[in-house]
Amino acid sequence: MSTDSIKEKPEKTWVLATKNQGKLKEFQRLFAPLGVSIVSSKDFNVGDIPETGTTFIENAIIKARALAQVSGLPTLADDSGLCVDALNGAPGLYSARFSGEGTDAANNAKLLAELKAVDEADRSAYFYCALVLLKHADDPAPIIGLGKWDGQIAFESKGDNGFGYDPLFYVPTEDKHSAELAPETKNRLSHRAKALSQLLSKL
Ligand code: ITT
Repeated sequence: MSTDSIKEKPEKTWVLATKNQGKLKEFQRLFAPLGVSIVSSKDFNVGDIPETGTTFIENAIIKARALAQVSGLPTLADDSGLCVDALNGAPGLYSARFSGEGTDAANNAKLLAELKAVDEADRSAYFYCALVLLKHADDPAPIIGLGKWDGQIAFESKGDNGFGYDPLFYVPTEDKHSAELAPETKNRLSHRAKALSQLLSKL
């Protein structure tokens, strides 16, 4: 599968380097209108991939390369996270493992605790996504899409949709927490949607 064929005549299946079910579901919905179905790392024998980069882009390339090596297919990877201004950009690259324990509930609880003394006016934050497509494991010129989604960290969780920090991420333009948004709405506004749209525009 070449990137030319992806643009002009989409193949049925792309591979996404993720073990995160929330991300996988969002990508499956985002790609459905393009006639592309998405399979993920769990369909291949890939172990844990150490994310040793110091930027979202580096980590996305590391994840994509590891899965491309195993799958032999063009591979996408998303590295994303929540950056909170009052915490100097934390949890950032460490969003998935902020609490150590790494569950969404523990991560959200830790975030609320760290922002306990921070006023509403200073709770600005953004989600960031680096999305990378490697045509093969040794591809020296990955195609990269980047996206940012601005919001605020609320004082309490709301909503059951989405994953990760969605229950605490207040989206001013919708007057809702991200976890209260319908999946289609999140997929129109989110960092991931913006990164995908930028990546597709480069194909
Ligand atoms: P993979 O590496 O297997 O893809 P991961 O969850 O470890 O899964 P990341 O290293 O990219 O992925 O970390 C992303 C974390 O950032 C994710 O676990 C959430 O905690 C948070 N996050 C990213 N996008 C989010 C979103 O749309 N909504 C809520 N939280 C999000």
